[in-house]
Amino acid sequence: MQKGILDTNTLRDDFPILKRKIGGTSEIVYLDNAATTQKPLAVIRSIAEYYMNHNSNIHRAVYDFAEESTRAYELTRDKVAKFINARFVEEIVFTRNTTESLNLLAYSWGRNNIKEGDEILITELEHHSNIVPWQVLARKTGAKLCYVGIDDNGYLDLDYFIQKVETGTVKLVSLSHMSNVLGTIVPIKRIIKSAHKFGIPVIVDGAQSVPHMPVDVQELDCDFLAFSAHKMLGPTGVGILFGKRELIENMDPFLAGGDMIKEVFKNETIYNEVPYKFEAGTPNIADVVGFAAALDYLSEIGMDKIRKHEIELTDYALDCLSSVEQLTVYGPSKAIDRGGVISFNIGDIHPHDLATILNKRGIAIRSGHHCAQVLMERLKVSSTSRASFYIYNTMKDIDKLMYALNEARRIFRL
Ligand code: C6P
Repeated sequence: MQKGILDTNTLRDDFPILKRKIGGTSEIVYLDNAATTQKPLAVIRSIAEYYMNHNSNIHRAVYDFAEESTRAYELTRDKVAKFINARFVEEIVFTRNTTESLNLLAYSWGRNNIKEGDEILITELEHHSNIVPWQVLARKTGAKLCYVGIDDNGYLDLDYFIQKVETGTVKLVSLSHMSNVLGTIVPIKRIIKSAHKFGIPVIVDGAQSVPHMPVDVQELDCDFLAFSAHKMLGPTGVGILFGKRELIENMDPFLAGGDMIKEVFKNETIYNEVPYKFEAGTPNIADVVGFAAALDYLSEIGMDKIRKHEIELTDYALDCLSSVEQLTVYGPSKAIDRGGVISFNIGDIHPHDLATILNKRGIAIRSGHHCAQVLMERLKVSSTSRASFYIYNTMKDIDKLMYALNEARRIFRL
């Protein structure tokens, strides 16, 4: 393995799954990191350790186990707050995933702040999780959902965005920081600044950005940020919602029941403080505890280094792919403008056929519409193949992908 920005050689030993062999091939090449990342031993062990020694419910009992569990759960909240530089730890709410965080906002913020005739502004780059909740809200309230378009290279139409926020009818902007299909990194800070000039709050879908680059909520001044632990070495079933304290304090609860209350009377309830007001019922304690190990792992490496590593890999992959005949890469041509996500099509090979051929050679990519059918329509395709990178990927992985792509071309006689 080449010596790069990260010591991938050593780092890969922390991920037992990367040693798996599929179909008699050498070790698997995992290139589906935008869907979910693999988990290091530190995370796996932390979850096992929790169940072996501390398992109990939290925020309730006074026995030692219960206090240890509560402390461990709340320690993760502290670490998340530090990771994204939130001002207050109360601004961090645990959900199940990015999708739930965005639904929580559409319900708890949207239903009290959006009314008939208002416009909700999103973009053509969005994942379904940042489209469908707004469609539901628009239908419920009589508001209108509007889209900022993209150009043929996958960049947002910022002139349209500016025109739109100036009209006075836009009451919310919600957009992805980085596209899960094109990799486009949007100029989020500029967008937030422009929206705030007109008093419009901005929700950032950070599902693809927070795992791959430094994200500082105070520097960005975003009002809300949603992301998922499972896309950044953490377990599945843990989502994060950051919301500025003054905003979430004034929001209604999303789910109602145990733990989100202070006092319950026959006909009314006094809700708990934030963030507990939004964490009804027994949460996913073990996985939240395990997520702390993922945050430690990433912090130890450094998010700046992770971003540099991915730029290096993306640059190399874009260069290699440009030499393959009949191959179309979607999105920005410069690695610096995108994350480590590359969607492509080769001739008329169906992405599912390509992914099947690659699987036989131990290479895992994603094929399909990537939960972004509005974007597929804009690109005039029904699906693409997608390779996405993370800290343990190497240039050798990309060489293996290239070799397999050329084999697929031969099989399809292209
Ligand atoms: N994208 C992909 O393969 P959840 O599933 O709730 O953790 O994340 C939803 C989500 C929201 N926004 C963006 C930009 C995303 O990329 C995703 C998840 C995965 O691209 C699964 S479809």
